[in-house]
Amino acid sequence: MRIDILTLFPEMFRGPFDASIVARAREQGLFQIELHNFRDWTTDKHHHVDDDPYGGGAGMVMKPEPLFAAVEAVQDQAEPPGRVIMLTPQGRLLNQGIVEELAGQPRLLLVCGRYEGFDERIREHLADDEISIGDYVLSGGEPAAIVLVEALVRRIPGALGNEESLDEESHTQGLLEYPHYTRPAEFRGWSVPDILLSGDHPEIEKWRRRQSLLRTARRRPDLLSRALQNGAVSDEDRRWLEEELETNLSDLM
Ligand code: 6GU
Repeated sequence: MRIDILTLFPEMFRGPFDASIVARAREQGLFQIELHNFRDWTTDKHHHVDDDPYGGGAGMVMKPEPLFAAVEAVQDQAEPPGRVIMLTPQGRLLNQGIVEELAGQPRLLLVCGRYEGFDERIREHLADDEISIGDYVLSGGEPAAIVLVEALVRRIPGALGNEESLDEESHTQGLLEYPHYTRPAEFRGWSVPDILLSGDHPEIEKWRRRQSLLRTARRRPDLLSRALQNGAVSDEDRRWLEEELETNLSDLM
């Protein structure tokens, strides 16, 4: 996979992309990231990328010309052309389903905005998609692009080195993950649940599954509701959970 990132602050990416899993995946040639400063595509003397809003008001708006020129030039650097994704607070809310969808693409172009916003013609005629990472405001799309790349790299075969941990992760199966413990078995008087020390693997699996359901029910009833409707929760699991929570879950379905 190739990811081109268009930004006014390429230096914001150097730390995150030069460390840990992303760095290793790049070194192994599992995927390629190219950073581009779209100020390089301005043609005026002062290299302006933004201007006052028509109709007045506070804040500056990203001009269309440098972004169109940059996207067109970067698309021509490789085949096939990439899906153009703007990172803005108005986009589709990122979730694991969207990550899976994008991970299947051979190439992506991420466009990071700054200032008050993009000229609407960029949104209408240049972007294929628009993504947000949550309902809060950042000063620019760069941290969101880093989040998206982190999530995508985890889905590239070979990038993690330990592939089975992928399928048990929170959100991969629509549920939160079960609690984890490691040595020591007792720490400051707090013990690890006995079942995990029992060596009874079928019972451990059952305990983990149930902890995962319970945790999802308590913390993220929205996710549990979806899992119940998907058929991702067996009747037996559901009965157990209803007893544990002393509620009827049919109102979540
Ligand atoms: Cl992608 N950009 C900005 N500026 N703010 C955000 C965001 C993106 N996602 C959530 N807030």
